[in-house]
Amino acid sequence: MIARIIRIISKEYTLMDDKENRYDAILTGKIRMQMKPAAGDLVEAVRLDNRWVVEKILPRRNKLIRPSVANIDQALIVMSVKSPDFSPALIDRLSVLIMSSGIQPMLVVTKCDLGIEPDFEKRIEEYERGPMQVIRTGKGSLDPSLAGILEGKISVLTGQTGAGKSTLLNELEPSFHLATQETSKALGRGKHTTRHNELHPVAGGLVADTPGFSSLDFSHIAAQELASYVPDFLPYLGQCRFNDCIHQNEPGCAVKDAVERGDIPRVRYEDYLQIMQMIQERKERYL
Ligand SMILES: Nc1nc2c(ncn2[C@@H]2O[C@H](COP(=O)(O)OP(=O)(O)OP(=O)(O)O)[C@@H](O)[C@H]2O)c(=O)[nH]1
Ligand SMILES: [Mg+2]
Ligand SMILES: [Zn+2]
Repeated sequence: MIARIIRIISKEYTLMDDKENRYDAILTGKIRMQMKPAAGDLVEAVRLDNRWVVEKILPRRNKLIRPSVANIDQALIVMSVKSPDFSPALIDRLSVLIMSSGIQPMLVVTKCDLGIEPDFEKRIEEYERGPMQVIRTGKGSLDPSLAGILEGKISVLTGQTGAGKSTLLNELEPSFHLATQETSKALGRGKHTTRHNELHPVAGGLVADTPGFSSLDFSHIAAQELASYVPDFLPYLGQCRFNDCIHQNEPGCAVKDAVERGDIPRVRYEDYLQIMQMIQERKERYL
């Protein structure tokens, strides 16, 4: 049988076939030596001595390390308008990390029922005009298009603790009850409500409700490739005077020109420069 790993708890694996039947399984020793299976992996399993045994992991399309999920179709950046505050810098950092893993990012703006500061409203509209898909949600006003976006796909939710990731999934699929907690408590204790990595069947797709993260690592990204991970920059790449332009101080830069014309939001460009600086400073330190 071919099935997908949807949960791993130490050595116990839960598989799901395409009819949403679930099976408990273990690994053969051979695989255990070769590679670490992840939620999202497609596997071949056989029935041996009354139990399912995973014999082979099929090739992966992509793989995230934190959370450990393979074959991801899209990542939803979940960002609240309030508590915690809306943060374009965080969205831009996350979308770079997501793009650099070969995964499509999308933005879900939560807690819109709490009211949106005019300054944040401007920032949200900049994303809406850009290439990333944006969805606004709030308590009791779930955007119906979200279900269609998840259908038939493997999605990962990412975002700060308290942004409303688990709440979103509970609203989409009222049959399960993921633990949520008061933001103040979550922030105060510096702990996340959501701990383990698991794919949940939601709206005809599979979704990883991952914990909020504690650090962002850009160390695998070269200065030269950073711009290709910024969705707003893509139409302008290859049009600069120098073909090794990193859109920082170079003359004849098509990205900077687009910023001056207002075709790329200035905030997006400033966030790019900050990430670039993080990459360059690390390089210097290690020279
Ligand atoms: N007003 C309002 N509150 C919300 C909304 N979404 C979530 N909340 C509240 O925000 C708090 C945190 O929500 P969670 O869903 O636990 O947040 P999370 O992103 O899963 O957090 P971690 O699991 O810690 O990463 C809870 O008290 C929710 O009730 C919303 O759309 N509107
Ligand atoms: Mg959660
Ligand atoms: Zn340039």
